[in-house]
Amino acid sequence: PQTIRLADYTPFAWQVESVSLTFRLAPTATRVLSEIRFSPREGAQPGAFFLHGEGLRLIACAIDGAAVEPTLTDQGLTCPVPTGPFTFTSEVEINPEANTSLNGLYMSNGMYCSQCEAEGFRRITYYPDRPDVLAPFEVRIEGEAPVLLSNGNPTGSGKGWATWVDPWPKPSYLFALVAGDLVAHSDRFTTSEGRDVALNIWVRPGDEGKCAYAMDALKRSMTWDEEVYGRAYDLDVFNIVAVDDFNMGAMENKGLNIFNSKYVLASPETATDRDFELIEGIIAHEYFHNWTGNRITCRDWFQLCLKEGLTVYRDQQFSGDMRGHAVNRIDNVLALRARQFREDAGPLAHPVRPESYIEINNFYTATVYEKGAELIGMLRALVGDEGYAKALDLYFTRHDGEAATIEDWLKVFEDATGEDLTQFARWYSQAGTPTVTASTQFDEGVFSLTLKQHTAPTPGQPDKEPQVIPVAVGLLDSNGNEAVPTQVLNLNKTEQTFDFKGFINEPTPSILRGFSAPVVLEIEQSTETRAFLLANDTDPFNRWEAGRQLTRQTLIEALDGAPPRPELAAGLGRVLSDESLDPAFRALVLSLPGIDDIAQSLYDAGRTPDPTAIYIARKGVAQSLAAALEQPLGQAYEAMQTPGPYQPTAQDAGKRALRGAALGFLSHLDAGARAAELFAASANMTETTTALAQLIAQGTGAAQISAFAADWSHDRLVMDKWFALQTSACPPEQAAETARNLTEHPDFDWKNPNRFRSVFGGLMANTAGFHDATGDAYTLLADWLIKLDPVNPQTTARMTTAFETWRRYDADRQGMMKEALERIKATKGLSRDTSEMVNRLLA
Ligand code: HT7
Ligand code: ZN
Repeated sequence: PQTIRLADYTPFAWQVESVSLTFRLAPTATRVLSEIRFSPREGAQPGAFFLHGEGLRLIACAIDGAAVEPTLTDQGLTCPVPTGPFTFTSEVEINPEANTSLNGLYMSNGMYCSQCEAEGFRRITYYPDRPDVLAPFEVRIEGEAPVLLSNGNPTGSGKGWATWVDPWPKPSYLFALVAGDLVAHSDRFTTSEGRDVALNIWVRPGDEGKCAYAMDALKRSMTWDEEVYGRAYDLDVFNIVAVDDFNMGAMENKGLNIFNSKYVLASPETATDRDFELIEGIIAHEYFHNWTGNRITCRDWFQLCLKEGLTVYRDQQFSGDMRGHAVNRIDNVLALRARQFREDAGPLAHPVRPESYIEINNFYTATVYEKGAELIGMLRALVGDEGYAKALDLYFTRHDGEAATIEDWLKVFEDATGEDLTQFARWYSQAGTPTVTASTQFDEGVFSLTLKQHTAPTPGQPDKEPQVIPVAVGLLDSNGNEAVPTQVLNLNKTEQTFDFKGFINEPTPSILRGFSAPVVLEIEQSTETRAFLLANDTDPFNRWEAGRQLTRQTLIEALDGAPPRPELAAGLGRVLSDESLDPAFRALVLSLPGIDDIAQSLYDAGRTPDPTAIYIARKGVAQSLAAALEQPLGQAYEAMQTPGPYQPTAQDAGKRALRGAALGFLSHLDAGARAAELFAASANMTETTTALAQLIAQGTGAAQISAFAADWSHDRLVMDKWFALQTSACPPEQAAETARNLTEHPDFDWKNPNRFRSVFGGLMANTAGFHDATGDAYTLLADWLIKLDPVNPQTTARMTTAFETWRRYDADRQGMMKEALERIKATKGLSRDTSEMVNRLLA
C-alpha cells in the first residue's frame, strides 16, 4: 500500500467550476450521472488528468459531449483532456445495498445514506476527491422514498424526485444524500443577519418524540456561535438525519448533518444524563463545523486538526458555558488522559499534524481531535482573550471559502497579535506528551520554582526539541488564601527557574492550574500537601487533581499491601459533605482512578502492572473508603434525590452523579441492596443503568438483567446499553465468557457498529477483564475483528486499539496480545485500514 506524505502535496491542476449530479436510486443498482465543469487552474503545473473512483461500474463517460475511453484502475480513471475548460460527464452504477462498509452511499434499515469523509465520495462517482477542490453542487434525486435530501437549499420536488442547490463551494467530503421514509421534528431559527432558517431533525417514524433535546441544543448552538464567534448560519434550511448504522458519532455535511441515532434520540426513559450531555456537545460540534471545517476547510488531510481541533475547542467552550466550566474541564482532561495520553505513550503516537499515512481514516484520533483542541487553548493562553478574538476574526475574513493549512492558522495569530509562534508550531509536529518536572526552593523570602521539560521518543521521532508550555501557577499561604494569584509562566527551554519574592513563610504552589497544557506534571509532594490542596486550592481543577493524586498514591500503595492513608478518607469526606460545592464536582472528586490509569502510572514508574492485582487493590480501597465514610455517603445518597419529573439539566445530572458515586461505594457494604431498590423504583435511564451496573459488578444482577431486556427489547439504543453494561461492568474473570455469550444472543447484530462496539467496547473498557491472565478476551476480540474486517474495515481498524498498550504488560500477556495481532495481520485479504493499524501496533 502507498504511503501518502505531507511533503508531497501538489495542488490539483484544474478548478471545478460546477458539479451537477443526478441519482436514480435503486437498492442494488443506483445510477449516478455527473456533469463536472473543469477549467485549468492558473499557475498550476499541468499533469495527467486523474479522477478518483473506487468500486464503480462505469457505464459511459464523455468530454464536451464526445465519448471517451478512459484508462481505469482500481483507484480511478485517467484520460486525455483539452488544454482549456471542458465538461466531463459520466454515468456509473453502484450497489448501496451491498455496501456494508458504511463509507460512500449505503443503506441502513431501508434508508439511503451517505458518508463521504474522508474519501467516500470516490465510491459514488468519479471525481477529484480531495479537500482542496471546492465547487458549488446541484443535485437531482430520483427515487420512490418519500423524503429525498441533499446539501444546500431545496429548489423543487415532485412525485419521485427532488432537486437541491448548494451555493457554497465545498469539497466532496461534505457531500450528502439521504432518501427514505422519514419524519421530521421541525422548528425555525432567525439568524442575527435576519435569515429565517427551517430546522428539521429527520428520524424513523416513531422516533419523532425523542428529538426535542437535540433541537433545543441546535438552537442554543446557533445562538452561541453568533454571540461568541460572530458566525451566523448561511442557508435557508438546516437538516439533521439520525441513522442507526454509522461508523462514527456524526458528520457535518453542508446543510445536511448525518448523525448516529445514539447522538440525537433521547427521552428520560431511554437516555442517560451522559447521553443528553453528549447529544448537546455533538450537535454543537457538527453545527460549529459550518464555519470551522465547511466555510474554511482543510487543504489536505494532514491538516485535519485545523478543523477538528478548533471545532472540539469550540464545542468544549460551548459545553462549559452551558454546564459549568470547572466540571467540564475536569471531564475533558479525564478523557484526554484516558485516550490521548495513552495513544501518545504507545506505538500509535503521532503528531497532531501527522506527516504520513496509509489510510487517513486511521488518523481520526484523540491526538488530532483532543490534543488538537488543547493546542488552541494554549494559543489562547499565550495571546490572551483579546488576541484570540482578533486572530479568529482575521481567520474567518482571510480564509473564508478556502482550503487552509496550519501555517495559515498560525499566521493569523502572528499577524493579529505580533507574537512569534515559530516555537509553538512544534506542538503540531512533535508527538508525545511532555513531562514537566517541578521542584521548589525557599530561601530568604524567595520562593523559586524550577521547571524542566522532557518528551520521550515516539515512533520515528527519537529526539525532541523543547516546546512552549504555558504553566499556570498560583501560590497559597498557610491558611489556604491566595498569596500569588494565577499567572502563566512560559516554559520554553529545557529548564527554567521562576522566582517569587517577598514571603515570610514558604507558600504552597498550585501548578498547572486549569490543566493549562497537555503535559504530565511530576512534583514530589507530601501527603499533607496534597490533602491541603484538596481542602484549599482555589483553582477547582487543581483541587480535584490533588484528590486524584492522593487516591492514585493510595491505590498504588494498596498494591503493595498498605492500608489507605487516613488523610484520604478525611479529605474525601470533607469534600463529600461540603454543600457549598457543586455535586457534580464532588462526584468527580470521589471517583477513583481506573485500572488503566494505575497501570500506566506503574509502567511510567518502571513497574510491570498486573491488571488483576490492580482490580483487587482498587476494590479493597473502595471498600475501606466506604466503611470509613459510610455515614456521609449514606447521607449524600439520600440528599441527592431529584424528585419530580426528570430534567436533563446539569444541576440535576450533578446530583444524580453524586448519588451514583455514593451508591458505588455503599454497594460494597450492603451487597447491592440499595442498587436493587433503586433499580426497582427508577423511572429514568440514568438511575436504572447506574443501579444495574452496580448489581452486575457485584455479580448479583441476573434477575435485573432479564427484567431490563424484557422491558426494552424493542429499543435498539437501549439494548446497546444492555449489551455494553454486561461486558464493561461484570467481574473480570467473567468478562470474556459474558462477551462470548452475548455474541450468540439473537439481537447481536454484529454488522451494526453500535452493537459491535457495545459488546467489544464494553469488554475493552473492563480493563482487568480484557487483560485476564487466560488471554481469552484477546483471542475472542481477535476472532471477531478478523470476521468484521471484510465487512467494515473502518470500525475494525479502530477497535484494534484495544491492543495499543500491549508492551506495558508481563511477558505472558505480551505474548498473547502479540499473537492476536500477528493472527489479524496474517489474515488473507486484510483491509488497508486494519493492516496499517496492526503494523503500527507491532512495529
Ligand atoms: N468530521 C467527521 C468525521 C467523520 C468520519 C471520519 C471517517 C469515517 C467516518 C466518519 N464519520 C464522521 C465527524 C466530526 O468530527 O465532526
Ligand atoms: Zn469534527
